[in-house]
Amino acid sequence: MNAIAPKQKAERHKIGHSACPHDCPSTCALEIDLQDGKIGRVRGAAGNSYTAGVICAKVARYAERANHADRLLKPLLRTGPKGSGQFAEIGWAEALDRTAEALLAAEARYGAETVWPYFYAGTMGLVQRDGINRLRHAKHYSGQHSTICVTLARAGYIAATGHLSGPDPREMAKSDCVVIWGTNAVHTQVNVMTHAIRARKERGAKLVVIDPYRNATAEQADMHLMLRPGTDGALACGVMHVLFKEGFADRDYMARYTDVPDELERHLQSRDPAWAAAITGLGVDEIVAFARLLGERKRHYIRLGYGFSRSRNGAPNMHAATCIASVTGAWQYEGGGAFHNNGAIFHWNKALIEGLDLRDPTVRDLDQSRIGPVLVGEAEALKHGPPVTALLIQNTNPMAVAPELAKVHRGFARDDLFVCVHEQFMTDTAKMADIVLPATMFTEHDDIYQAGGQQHILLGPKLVEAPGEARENHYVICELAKRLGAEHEGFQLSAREIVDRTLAASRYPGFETLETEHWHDCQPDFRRSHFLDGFFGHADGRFHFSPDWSAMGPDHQRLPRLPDHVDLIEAADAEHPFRLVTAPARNFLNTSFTETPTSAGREARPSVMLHSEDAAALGVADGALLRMGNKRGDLAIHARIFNGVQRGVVIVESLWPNSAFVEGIGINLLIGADPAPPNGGAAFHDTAVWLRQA
Ligand SMILES: Nc1nc2c(c(=O)[nH]1)N[C@H]1C(S)=C(S)[C@@H](COP(=O)(O)OP(=O)(O)OC[C@H]3O[C@@H](n4cnc5c(=O)[nH]c(N)nc54)[C@H](O)[C@@H]3O)O[C@H]1N2
Ligand SMILES: Nc1nc2c(c(=O)[nH]1)N[C@H]1C(S)=C(S)[C@@H](COP(=O)(O)OP(=O)(O)OC[C@H]3O[C@@H](n4cnc5c(=O)[nH]c(N)nc54)[C@H](O)[C@@H]3O)O[C@H]1N2
Ligand code: SF4
Ligand SMILES: [Mo]
Repeated sequence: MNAIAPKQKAERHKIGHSACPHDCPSTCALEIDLQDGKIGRVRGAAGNSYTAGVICAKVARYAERANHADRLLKPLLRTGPKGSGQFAEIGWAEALDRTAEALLAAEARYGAETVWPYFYAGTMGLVQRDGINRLRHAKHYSGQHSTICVTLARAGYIAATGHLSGPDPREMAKSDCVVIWGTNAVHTQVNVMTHAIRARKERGAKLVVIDPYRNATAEQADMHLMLRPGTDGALACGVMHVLFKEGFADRDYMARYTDVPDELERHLQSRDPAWAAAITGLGVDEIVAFARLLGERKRHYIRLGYGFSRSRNGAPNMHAATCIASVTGAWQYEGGGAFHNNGAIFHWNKALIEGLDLRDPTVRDLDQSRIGPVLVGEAEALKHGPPVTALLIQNTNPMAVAPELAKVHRGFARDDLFVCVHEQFMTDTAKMADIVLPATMFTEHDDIYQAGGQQHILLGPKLVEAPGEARENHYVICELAKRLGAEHEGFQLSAREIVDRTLAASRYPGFETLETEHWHDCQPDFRRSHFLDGFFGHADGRFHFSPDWSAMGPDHQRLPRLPDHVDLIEAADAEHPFRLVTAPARNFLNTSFTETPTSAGREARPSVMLHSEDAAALGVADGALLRMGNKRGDLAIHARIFNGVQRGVVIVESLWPNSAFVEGIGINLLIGADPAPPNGGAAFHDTAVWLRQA
């Protein structure tokens, strides 16, 4: 045995402080064992009041991902046909030179808008995620309208409250009823459960889950409203009808803080529980019981997730659900109100990171979710401008995660498209690249993080050296800028300097302070967080039952004046009798962690969960191979009989790489890329399909 003296061992074993970089509302504060220049076990920081020592299992096992044998360690040049997987290792200088030459050649032929820097939230660090925009703006490359995740939810919540913030998420622990609406928190943001379960233990709070399937969160609920997907607006209206009718509406609160309560009450008279039951598939008694629970427990905290906004009527459904807290007046109480995201409590000055001074507003923005239509050259998706002939990709895996995947795959296969992908692993997207660049992980570079589902900014300093030749995103952007003749101060500074100067410009504690304190709590005071004293974000300071949808996006005419069931969903019909929800699997995070053996091992294989009576009607047994499809395509997938759904609803937990599917193309083959109102957004959980025996 290679014995190390205890003292020596202690010296080599340190704990590093960081933040989880992944695209998850929790943004946990982390404590990471460091040994021999590598990361070991990862724990949640007990001293952080939101993380409270709890993190998800996939990040606790992060060493498996960081020290993975398949990490990309060298730049690669494609040597075989596109997608063949044939690459040769090259040096960084050559890889950057070749990439810059390709971008310049594309620009010379079609103008700068032919280049599309494409990114998302593989890391949520502000510098390493958003620095790509500095290069974009400096070069006047095409813009990105980022619609893949938050656009629908935000539009609905802000239409109601005027401000993307709300009661302190830690107050959930002081609630008498926590409503977890359209988020599978056990899978997607485990810390919600920490605070919700505390409320139950300490105060006897009830836990309500509103979700089309009996997921791991619903398993823990006192009440599970298992509605049809895309019908949350109807449920909200039915509930508010009962609240008005049975004397639970807080008329004083509404008179003081809302816009048109009387008109709302009249409008809801025809939206009774029987009406809502017919649309949602719930029982009248369930809807009435839920309304009474809210009426009797004024301190209810409605935690609004993203899941139920991923429908074509997602924005109005989010708005309708938010209205409940204003009918009951729950906002007034500690532990009460509704919460979606804290994005607007932060006051960042991102000019240095994003090069905002160089932005040309006349340059087109292309819709991120419509990368399929963009790459196959649909004129409207291109805004009638030049084709996209060069992509620079960081932090995202569109070959698997984007909707209308057949078009995405066809587009990436184009021989006249140059693709550079900066990645940690050989993802589905990296496989299609001409140049692949190896990327660092969060413990290998400096960055600053901002939470969405809570209230901290957190420092994530470099803790270990990167393996092989992996380099940070900031390095790639600065090196390309040099070669492309792009100029901005941000290209001359280190990531640490940018973090420090951005903190100063944003009036936050600096890098050094955060190195000792690790995070900074940005929660506004009680009255502001609860929108009291005229703090709703609209000009009149009030909550809007009747939103101004035109302020939220150009496609507003299809949206109603008052909360309602908006019939825009891809409804089931005789040809497509099933409604498909593609909810996140527990052990993956989008496609991240699909590469780690324990995560992949805990998720058996892609499968479609369907009701036993539907299975019987189709004549399929548990585990049988089925075909599932619609007008966009069809694929083979295994059946899993599961009675925690209504008949006619099917669930495919995601997001598997394409190679996990029999025909090499993933579930998003079936998802539409049509933009949902009012401002675009992908309807990942709003798809009609047919199922057949294979
Ligand atoms: N394990 C894991 N964690 C993740 C992710 C992951 O992929 N896996 N993704 C991360 C990202 S990028 C994000 S944005 C967040 C998202 O986290 P969430 O806010 O949880 O949103 P979704 O994951 O889209 O969907 C969650 C739930 O919404 C339900 N749902 C779907 N349609 C409807 C509907 O019409 N009505 C109602 N009431 N519910 C509906 C689904 O059945 C699912 O249970 O999670 C993050 N965390
Ligand atoms: N069917 C279905 N599709 C969905 C969803 C769904 O619920 N159902 N959810 C949608 C949602 S909410 C979202 S947000 C999108 C997310 O989709 P993506 O943003 O594409 O998320 P990931 O698949 O995790 O891909 C992120 C990639 O970034 C890489 N990465 C991480 N850190 C770094 C870094 O520092 N530098 C570089 N260069 N790369 C890095 C990771 O290795 C990973 O491959 O997917 C959407 N797609
Ligand atoms: S719960 Fe979310 S933020 Fe926390 S460690 Fe897991 S993925 Fe990261
Ligand atoms: Mo997301």
